[in-house]
Amino acid sequence: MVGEVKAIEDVVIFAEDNHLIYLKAFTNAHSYFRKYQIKRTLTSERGTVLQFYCGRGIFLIVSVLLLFISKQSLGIILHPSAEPNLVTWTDRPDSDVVGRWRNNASCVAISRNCIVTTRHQGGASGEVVIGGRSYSIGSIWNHSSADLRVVKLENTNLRHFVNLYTDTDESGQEIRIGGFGKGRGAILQTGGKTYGYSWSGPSNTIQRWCTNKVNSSTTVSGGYVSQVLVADFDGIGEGDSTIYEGTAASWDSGEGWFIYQGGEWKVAALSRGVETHFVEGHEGDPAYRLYEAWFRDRADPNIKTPDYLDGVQISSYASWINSVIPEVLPGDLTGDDWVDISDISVFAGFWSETNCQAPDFCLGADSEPDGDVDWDDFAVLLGNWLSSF
Ligand SMILES: [Ca+2]
Ligand SMILES: [Ca+2]
Ligand SMILES: [Ca+2]
Repeated sequence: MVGEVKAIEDVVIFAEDNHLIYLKAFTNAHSYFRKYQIKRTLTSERGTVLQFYCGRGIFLIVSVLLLFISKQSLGIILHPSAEPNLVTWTDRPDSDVVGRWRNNASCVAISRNCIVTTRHQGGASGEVVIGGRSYSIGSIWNHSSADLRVVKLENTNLRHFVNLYTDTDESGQEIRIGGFGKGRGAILQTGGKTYGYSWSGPSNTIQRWCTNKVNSSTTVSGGYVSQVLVADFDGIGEGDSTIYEGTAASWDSGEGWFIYQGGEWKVAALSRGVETHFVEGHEGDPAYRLYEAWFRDRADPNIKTPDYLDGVQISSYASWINSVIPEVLPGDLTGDDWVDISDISVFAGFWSETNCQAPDFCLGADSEPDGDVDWDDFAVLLGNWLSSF
């Protein structure tokens, strides 16, 4: 590998396990995998830099950037030729299952009053915005090791949310990725040929979606130890690129990777990190970090070098999530864990409805649930009248 790989950007971390690193290296002719011993790992709140032996005492440095920049956190970068029309493109989850986490990340709704997101962007209080509406952050359950948290929102009764993807057959599956991260900025070229795009955007207020495909799963460390799904940012028509091939950027931390299964979209991962790039000659130096997404080699854009991206694998933590997520009190339609006259008001809005469907069942007004809102449901509400958990 030494002598063939010209620069750090020619290498993609593929897996990291017990001080060994598995790399995918790209040369002019082909890509291949090699195993190396890690020399040392430098971790900061901005990400992880790995130095590893690469034969004959020479080592290279590879870095993965957590989708978080100081007050910000990861966005979606798309090729200009692969921008979906979000009005007409319906083969994806509802827009309202993905929210904004404070001012620096994204999150995914998984029940009528809970979301999941990553931990590295921080924040123990504040606001989450879903469907244009703000909700206060309530109770938080942090996973003991993974970059993952479950958060209950106060006074919340969400109409749109997704179930967890619990099977472990994610590799090879097409995904939809949706979040509130940065978008595509300047087109980066060498010799008139495009190799990537800079990240651009003033705040985490614009929702973006892309497609990609899961390549593998692995364990990553550096601050948190997480099981993750891995994908890459192919050029359109290159590798195994998808129709709206995209990758993550700042403020996309915690956004959803969704797989379609059994007639519904389920959350399979939460964006965590992407490959990092540096100013030429300053590889590994955080002062010279570039906030860019590349799919080709900077020095020679004829060489395909799709960026790495990963997301915390939900199937690995589904049982933990299910163990901490709180139940919703039947009849509580306002999300305040209490059944009173304000719930009657919501209930009345669905009275005689006959088409209540999963996942929300008319915001819980159909509480049995059997699809309608009638006297049976009213009896459930009255059965919990003036009660709380
Ligand atoms: Ca890909
Ligand atoms: Ca209530
Ligand atoms: Ca009913």
